[in-house]
Amino acid sequence: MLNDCLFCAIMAGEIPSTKVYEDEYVYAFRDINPVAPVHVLVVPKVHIPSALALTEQNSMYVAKCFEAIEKIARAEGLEGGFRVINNCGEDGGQSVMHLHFHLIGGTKLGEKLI
Ligand code: DGP
Repeated sequence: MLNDCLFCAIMAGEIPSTKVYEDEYVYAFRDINPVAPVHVLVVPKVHIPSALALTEQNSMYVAKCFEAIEKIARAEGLEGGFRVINNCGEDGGQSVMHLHFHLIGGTKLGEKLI
């Protein structure tokens, strides 16, 4: 846990969240500003600031996030498809500096990314 990190505070229970999934490595909760009927944030339980901070030592958390995404997507009825987004850094639109994946679905998404 890192002081002043919003997602670390959420995982510590200091800030309420609507949990949809948790295991030893991953915590997932509903985004406060959903852009689709399903919008879940999938977050590693260790503080990794962004995709630019991934290393051989911590990259297994990415695999754990995607294992969780597979479970959450099925639980949320997204077998028809969904989108996973990672915003990285200021130019990538990242507002919370704790690595996370947006799982978005529950509606037909357009083919364009932006
Ligand atoms: P990003 O822009 O990729 O860093 O995404 C951060 C997301 O976090 C954004 O979609 C809104 C969400 N968010 C920010 N503050 C909170 C909060 O306090 N609770 C929840 N559930 N989501 C939050």
